[in-house]
Amino acid sequence: MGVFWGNWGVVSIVVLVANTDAAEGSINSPQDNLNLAGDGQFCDAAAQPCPGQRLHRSKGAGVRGAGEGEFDWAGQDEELAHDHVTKDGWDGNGYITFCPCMGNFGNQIEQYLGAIALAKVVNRTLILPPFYHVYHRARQLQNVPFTDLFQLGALRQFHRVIPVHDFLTILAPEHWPAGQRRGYAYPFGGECSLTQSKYFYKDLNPPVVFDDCVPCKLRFDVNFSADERAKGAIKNLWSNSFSPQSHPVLAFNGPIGIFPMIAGNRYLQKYLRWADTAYFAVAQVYISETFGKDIWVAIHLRNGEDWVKACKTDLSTLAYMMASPQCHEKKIGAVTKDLCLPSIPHMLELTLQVFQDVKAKHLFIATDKHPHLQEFRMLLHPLGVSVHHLNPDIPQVDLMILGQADFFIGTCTSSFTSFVKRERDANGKPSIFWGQEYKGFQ
Ligand SMILES: Nc1nc2c(ncn2[C@@H]2O[C@H](COP(=O)(O)OP(=O)(O)O)[C@@H](O)[C@H]2O)c(=O)[nH]1
Ligand SMILES: [Mg+2]
Repeated sequence: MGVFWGNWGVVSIVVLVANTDAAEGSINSPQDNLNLAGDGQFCDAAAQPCPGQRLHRSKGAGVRGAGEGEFDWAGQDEELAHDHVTKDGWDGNGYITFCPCMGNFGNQIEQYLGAIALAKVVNRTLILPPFYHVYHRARQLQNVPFTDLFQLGALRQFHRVIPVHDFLTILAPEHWPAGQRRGYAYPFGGECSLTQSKYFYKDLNPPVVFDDCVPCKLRFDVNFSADERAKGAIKNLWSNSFSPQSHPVLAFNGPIGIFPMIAGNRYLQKYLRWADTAYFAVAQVYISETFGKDIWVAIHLRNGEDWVKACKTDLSTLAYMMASPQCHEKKIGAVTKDLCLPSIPHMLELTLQVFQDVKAKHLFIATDKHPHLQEFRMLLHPLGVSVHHLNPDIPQVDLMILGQADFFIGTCTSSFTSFVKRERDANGKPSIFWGQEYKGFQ
């Protein structure tokens, strides 16, 4: 498998160890004390050296609240079936890639979805870059391979893609050799420099050295759900300016999808399915041990210092703020204080309304900072509702859990929430937002 983790070496991770009193403790599961080997494969500590195995479970095992087959394990098989790139397997329609090097995971995913839409429209294979960085409890992981988080097979149901590692090791030496590698500069025009992505490409293995730099003045963003004429016009513009023969690999030094993302591309989230890794197993074990077969509500609270500061902006004149088009598209005055950073009284009031309505037994709280456990427990214990907070090692475990709740309340301005909202929409699960009038879950 084409997976690598930059300079990771072998790192031992203990999953689900809380760093605050508030979080629930570690759970006893076979996934405890997993090792993450240098090649990015997860393996049992007892089985060193890492044999490169993936975790295998029966279809839907441990998934509570999900319809049978909602998580399409069959995608894993397809991934293996497709994962045989030979050096003769060069795509004559050309390749496109980018650096998702703006913002954290939620932002990077939106850039990714825009890039997937563009690659499809211009009919080039998308070389999947690693995530620029992903936070881990103790450190920042650099260059996390796409396949360490998502299934290749699921995305290949939509379009041709190849992990950058496979591209560089199998195809590039012959078809895109050093000496013929051009980088394409972003932002449009201006200085022709690849400095922003210098470190990104340098960390790749083997490193990419650009011989040349081409400024690109074409529009990047594309609305995949637009009509065929609009898509045809973009395709012509691109292929006339950059033919696959003279520009076989368009490697951009920045994102090629805008943030916040175009509404018409949101549904592409359904092609991003979590890979069957140890992190996913942690989320599944937590869900089945904590909620069993009960109904549960999940909430996302974005309230770290950066957020508090951002939400102090004068919101009244804005048509949107950060990811907020996800709950109101663009409309001046739509972003209120409670939509951005909900007050505690507002959160308690909306949560109570929801619990009185849906008769759930548990509340799960995910947050970058303050879970407000005491307040929620005082509110919900009299109703016989238990309140849970995990504080996992990597934020993606929270995303995996939030996506599977029966009901979800998110932060409209947050792209961390918007990942969850899109995934839930794709799976037919209901979501609402803080700061909006409660009209029930449709
Ligand atoms: N574990 C965890 N981390 C979070 C949560 N919310 C935000 N974060 C962290 O804060 C970052 C926020 O950046 P981003 O993903 O771009 O979302 P946004 O800033 O909310 O639009 C995430 O990537 C996480 O690292 C949460 O509920 N749980
Ligand atoms: Mg952010």
